Amino acid sequence: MDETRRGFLKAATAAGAAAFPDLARAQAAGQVQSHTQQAVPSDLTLRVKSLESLLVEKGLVDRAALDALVDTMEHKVGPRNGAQVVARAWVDPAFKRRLLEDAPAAIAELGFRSGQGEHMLVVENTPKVHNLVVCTLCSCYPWPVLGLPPVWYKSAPYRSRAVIDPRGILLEFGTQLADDVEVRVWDSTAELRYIVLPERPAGTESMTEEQLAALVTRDAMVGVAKVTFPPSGGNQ
Ligand SMILES: [Co+2]
Repeated sequence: MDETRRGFLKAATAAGAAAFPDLARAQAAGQVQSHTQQAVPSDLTLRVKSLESLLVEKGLVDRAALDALVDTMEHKVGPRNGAQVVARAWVDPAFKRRLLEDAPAAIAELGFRSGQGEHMLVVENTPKVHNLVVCTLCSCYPWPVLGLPPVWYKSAPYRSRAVIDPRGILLEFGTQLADDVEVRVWDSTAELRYIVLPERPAGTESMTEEQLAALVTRDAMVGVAKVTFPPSGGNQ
């Protein structure tokens, strides 16, 4: 039952990308256009809802099982996983090296693995380099560490402006970078999804790994924000 639902979600989002990447991207581009013209709910949302109602009505799936799956996506596969990965990298240089060399393997050491994250690359912020992640064509995102993408990540304005005007986007998220900091924009695809390793903020030298993880936000791992101490709010 879970497999059915998961399979459907995967088919709906990945669109067979592994087998036919060019075709999938072309299809994705088509979807992008219709998304910009539509108010919510989208065709896909309506199709999912209709399918769910029908399956429940016919007794083929149990709504509680669906709820459990949604709960997993919302609470167990989410940015708290990524925050633990970042905190570990901050306190353990050997782990950080492995993370930068082979992100899926290092992330799996912490027990986080799922679909939509087979190929992930971690890009490290430094005092002179700030990384920003986008998927210009659709909404590719590293599910095992960040869960499902937020609405703004999927929006047309973010997808285009992250490339054209990354500093403008960063300012909208309250992130101002010095002029001498290079901004690197990474375009995620179904084949390769990026995660930002933020800089560890000053003043956190005596904090435990768990306390550090609590500071790390989803936005910092997408690269629209920095990790701050004391925390400045932002989306967990
Ligand atoms: Co995408």
